[in-house]
Amino acid sequence: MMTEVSRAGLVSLIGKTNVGKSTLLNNLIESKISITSRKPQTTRQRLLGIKTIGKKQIVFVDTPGFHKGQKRKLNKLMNKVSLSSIDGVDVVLFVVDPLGFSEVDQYLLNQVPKDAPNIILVINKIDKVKRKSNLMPFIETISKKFNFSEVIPISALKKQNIPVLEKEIISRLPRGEHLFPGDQISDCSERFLVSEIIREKCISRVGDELPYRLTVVTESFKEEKSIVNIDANIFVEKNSQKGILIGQQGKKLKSIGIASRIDLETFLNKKVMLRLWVKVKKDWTNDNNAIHSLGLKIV
Ligand SMILES: Nc1nc2c(ncn2[C@@H]2O[C@H](COP(=O)(O)OP(=O)(O)OP(=O)(O)O)[C@@H](O)[C@H]2O)c(=O)[nH]1
Ligand SMILES: [Mg+2]
Repeated sequence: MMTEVSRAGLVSLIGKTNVGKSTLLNNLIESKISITSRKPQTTRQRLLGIKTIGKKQIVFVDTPGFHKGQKRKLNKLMNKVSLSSIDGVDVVLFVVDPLGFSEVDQYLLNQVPKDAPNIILVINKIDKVKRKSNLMPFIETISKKFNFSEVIPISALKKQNIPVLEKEIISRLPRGEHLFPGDQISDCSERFLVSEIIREKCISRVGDELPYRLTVVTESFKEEKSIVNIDANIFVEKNSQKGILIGQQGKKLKSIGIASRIDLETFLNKKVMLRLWVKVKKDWTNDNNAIHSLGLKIV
């Protein structure tokens, strides 16, 4: 009998904001640890998703999507995390949207060292490409821009071609023992994941601007025998935003609370009593100290 080779390594997901990195990560590790939304700039800090298959372990690094044109400190810090995740990993999944390769993708691609090994181009959202014959010219054009080790079209949402991608990743991992215990799927604390679930519900229930101006902090997490009591604060930048988030007669906040509780109960596998407060932390997205004090690990 052949003995299985041990392999383990870090694989970062890099790409423009909104191309589907977090959706892909959740899909690869078959567990939702990274929040997603149809709005850009959803992921704010680096987080690990770990997949162990026998003696192989893939440690995925989800990163904030790269974006341009935003001048706030929070945006600059997010971009820094994105760029810094290109180096020091074993494989980079450079994720693009076939319908939206733009200057920003090109800028990001230019940051990848020309001779870097194991850069896999992942063309996500192929389900959106109506004429499949358009995909080939896209692949040809983009392949001329960089010497990718592999080009893999997938759909993270529709779960197309994911096993092919996984196989290519594993074959590129260095030999070595597991980096994390085999049953660990993430490096995130429970409190962080709770805050993120609530933030996801906020993002989908407010207009286009507010998602970037709010953040969620789990203030208290008390687990009892049959229930978990959670208190969380939603921070915004000014009073007018507080009003929008609470909504008429508190309706908006109530709907955020109900949706969050449903997901939290599934995630924690227990009944949840959730209490939400909206608070103002003036101009926090432009203040390094505030960003730090609100628990974002990107400063
Ligand atoms: N049609 C389609 N939509 C997808 C696919 N993958 C992701 N999406 C959608 O694209 C949007 C963005 O997905 P995310 O996973 O949040 O993207 P992201 O790259 O992590 O975004 P940031 O964290 O902002 O950088 C969501 O609405 C997803 O449902 C796909 O394969 N096909
Ligand atoms: Mg993301």
